[in-house]
Amino acid sequence: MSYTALIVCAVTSAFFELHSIPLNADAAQRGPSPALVFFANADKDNVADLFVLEGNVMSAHSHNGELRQTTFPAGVSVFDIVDIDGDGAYEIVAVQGKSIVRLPIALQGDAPEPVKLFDADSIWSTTADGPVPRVLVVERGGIATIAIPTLTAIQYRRIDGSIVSEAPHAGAESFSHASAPEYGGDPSTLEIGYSGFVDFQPLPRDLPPAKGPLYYYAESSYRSSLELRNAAAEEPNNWPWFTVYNKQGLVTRAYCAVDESLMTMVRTCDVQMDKEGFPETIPSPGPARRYPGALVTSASDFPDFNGDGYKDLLLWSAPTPGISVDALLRAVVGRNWPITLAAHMYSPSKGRFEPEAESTLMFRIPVTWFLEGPSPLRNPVFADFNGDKKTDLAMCTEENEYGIWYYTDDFSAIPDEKYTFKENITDIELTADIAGNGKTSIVLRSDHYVYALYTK
Ligand SMILES: [Ca+2]
Ligand SMILES: [Ca+2]
Ligand SMILES: [Ca+2]
Ligand SMILES: [Ca+2]
Repeated sequence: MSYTALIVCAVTSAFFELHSIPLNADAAQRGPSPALVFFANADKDNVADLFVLEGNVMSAHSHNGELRQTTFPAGVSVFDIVDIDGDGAYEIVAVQGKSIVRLPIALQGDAPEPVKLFDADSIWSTTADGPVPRVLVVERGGIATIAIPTLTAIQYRRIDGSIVSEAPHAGAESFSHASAPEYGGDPSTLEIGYSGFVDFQPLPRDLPPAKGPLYYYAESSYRSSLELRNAAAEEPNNWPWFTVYNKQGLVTRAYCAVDESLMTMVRTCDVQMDKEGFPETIPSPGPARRYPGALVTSASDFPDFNGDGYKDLLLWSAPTPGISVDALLRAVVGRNWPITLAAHMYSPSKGRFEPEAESTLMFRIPVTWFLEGPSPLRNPVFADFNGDKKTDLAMCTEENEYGIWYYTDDFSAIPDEKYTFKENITDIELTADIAGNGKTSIVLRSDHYVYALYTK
């Protein structure tokens, strides 16, 4: 199998660099690869590295194309990637049966021998499924420790095995299972058996704010699009809302509903929050204003196109307003159908979104996408890609094509950048600011490839 990543710079002015990472070719016959994709640090260059775990083989792809690969020995259940000894090089700390071992993030071709750190019985000793990445190394009393859940306690041990501290389980029953935080998940708690959550401070590891596997988001955006459609019949207080602006606890909310003819009704109101972040009084949404088009929701946050700190409205519409799906089907003569996106800016002085769209974007998408769910956008990401604090757009324009539009004062008629892939895009795996420079990178998936679009 080949782990050579193909790096393509589309044009010299492109903001993105595409890395196409082939997944296990041997498994290609058996359908989509179940590869696990996550960001972590493999080195100290302050740019997160992309890890691809397929079975017991993990490859680390740096943004500059460097590739490293580690084959896990049998019996590894969970592992973490950290610089545990503080020497500047990152390594893998893993639970292998009753042993805690370390492995190098090896160069390709090396078959690293695990080095045993110490023996420790743990809940993970007998876990059959693995390896999976989990946060194991945490700070305890100012030093890096390995948090090991046993049947009766969590032990925090140094790399020589000596116990720094122990948090015994307070309940009557012993622990039955443990779950350390996933990469990109909430790193502040460790869930153990019956005892609920144990707080700990994660070791600072400068992980990017990875947004996790996107199927969660796809699901929730699908749901919220449906909620928007159902909300019109509800009391405005029960409509879905999003935060337009938060000025020291005085929050401007936009309550939204989408009606039959795909018009969006928006009611705004200011809500004063108490110290715990709850409204001090019952919010009272203001008068409804109607906007042409249905509100676009996505996995990412709501967009702020002009970068003034206030979230803006993005609405989609088919070219004929109010067209039903049946009529749309009858009208279809070609394979593609134009979709219009319209951005309405929030005006803080008027306390509402502008009735006129400041910018519109029209492009064509396969007509079947209109029929597949409440929103016809495929794999959309709303984020700042070029670091000017103005939200940009990215989404599929064909099954195997991904378009990127930068927001300046408008969107350009054709995508500013477009990438065509060998296989159809099936998902967005990750979006993250990997270098901490305010530019969001996107990792896409197809059945047998990971496509990393790194911002430069
Ligand atoms: Ca790196
Ligand atoms: Ca090290
Ligand atoms: Ca704005
Ligand atoms: Ca931007």
